[in-house]
Amino acid sequence: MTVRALFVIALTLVSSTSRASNDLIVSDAWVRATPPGKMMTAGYASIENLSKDVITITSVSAEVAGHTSLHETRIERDRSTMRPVAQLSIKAGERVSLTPGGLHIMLMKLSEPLTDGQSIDICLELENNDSLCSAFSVARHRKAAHNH
Ligand SMILES: [Cu+2]
Repeated sequence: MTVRALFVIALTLVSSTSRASNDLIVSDAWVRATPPGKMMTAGYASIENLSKDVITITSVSAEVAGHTSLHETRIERDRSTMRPVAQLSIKAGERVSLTPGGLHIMLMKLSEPLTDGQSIDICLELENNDSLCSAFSVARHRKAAHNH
């Protein structure tokens, strides 16, 4: 465990009634199972800001990954490319969807392959120093949850 990870946990414990967990709702969280031989994958979720203020996600982290970042997939000259996103601001009352082909959480340098049925924790670090960790279920495809 890194010093940074410990620091984040300490912050999480200090804010016992975590403002973030009340204000930011993470749902439909899943991570794609790693393809054979690949030690990287992507996580997806729906993140809703229930507060009256903008909430900015400044970084993401996961124990299972050596490097975790926010990414965006874009089509440029008919080619799909990914680029890092420095931070993600969610306006009051807004919902942002991290979906295949769009914004996602990039997990690189995985310590182990991720298989269907597993669950991993991914933490969102916020601008106000709060940290919100949620369980992401590992799946080959997005489960047909609900249509909306
Ligand atoms: Cu990516």
